[in-house]
Amino acid sequence: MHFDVFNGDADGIIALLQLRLSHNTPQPSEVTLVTGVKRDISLLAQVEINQATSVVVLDISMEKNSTALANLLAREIPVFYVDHHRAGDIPKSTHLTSLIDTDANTCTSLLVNKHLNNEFVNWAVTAAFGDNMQASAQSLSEEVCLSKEQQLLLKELGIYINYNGYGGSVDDLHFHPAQLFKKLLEYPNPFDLINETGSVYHQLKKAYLADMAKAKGSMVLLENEQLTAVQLADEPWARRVSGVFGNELANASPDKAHIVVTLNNADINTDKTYTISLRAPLNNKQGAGDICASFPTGGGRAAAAGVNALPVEMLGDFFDSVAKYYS
Ligand SMILES: [Mn+2]
Repeated sequence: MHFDVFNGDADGIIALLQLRLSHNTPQPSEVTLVTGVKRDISLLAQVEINQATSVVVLDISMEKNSTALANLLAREIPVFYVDHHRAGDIPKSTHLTSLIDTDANTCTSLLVNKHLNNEFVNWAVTAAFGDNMQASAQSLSEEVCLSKEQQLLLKELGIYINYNGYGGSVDDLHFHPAQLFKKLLEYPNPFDLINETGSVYHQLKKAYLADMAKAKGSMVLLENEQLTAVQLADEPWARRVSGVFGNELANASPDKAHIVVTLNNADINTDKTYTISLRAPLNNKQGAGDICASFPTGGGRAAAAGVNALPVEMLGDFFDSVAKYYS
């Protein structure tokens, strides 16, 4: 049994999409899909090691999955690993093939696109826009002569697919990422999906616009020269929209860091915590991962990172750390 393990965001889904649409890569006959919400990155441990004959891993940190990876390699199970998150020490094994590039301007779907020599470049552009890699998406678009109008359509599609990945659990999502992947597999060309009335593109667009309209009325907690922090309600719509809303804020003021704060649905008996999503200033894509990692349950990439459960009393300290870092 082959396992495809992928992040549930646009980048993860579209990385796999390109590989499975391709006639130039071997296609497994029996596949188990392992995915989840965007934040759920400890996915490799879910592979049933006794059944696995090969594994593809996309868009989840190798460092965060190192134990599961070591177990697979020890069983001599071939693993193909493509990612742009922190890798840690890449194991030296003849059973591992890896394409890892942690450059802040690349993403997993772009790495897969390079591997496939632009075979599904329209999808790769969609993913790069979805992962908020505007500059890379644009330059690749220009390389393959996509018009401004076409770029705008792929950008919207990328944003909608990415939006679908955000939630506290898969119950919050409109489509389970595995289900969305299977739907997209019917469209080698994303423009066919966009042009089809009532397609998943149009369903996601409608849902996205409704959630974003609510987010625009959210509370600003702090705004200064270095950062803008907003709080979203602890409701499914807010958990879905937090990531893409953060991207939109970041694009609107590229010199500032952006923080989206959501109060976690705390049990009466447990201490209250926030989910934090931090984006480094677009014009200075560094530090977010380090800042978040200095707080309990925090981590991520230099450009975008988060804290899963920040004790409420530490919120002021968190804002101070961000302001200090970017001043
Ligand atoms: Mn990614």
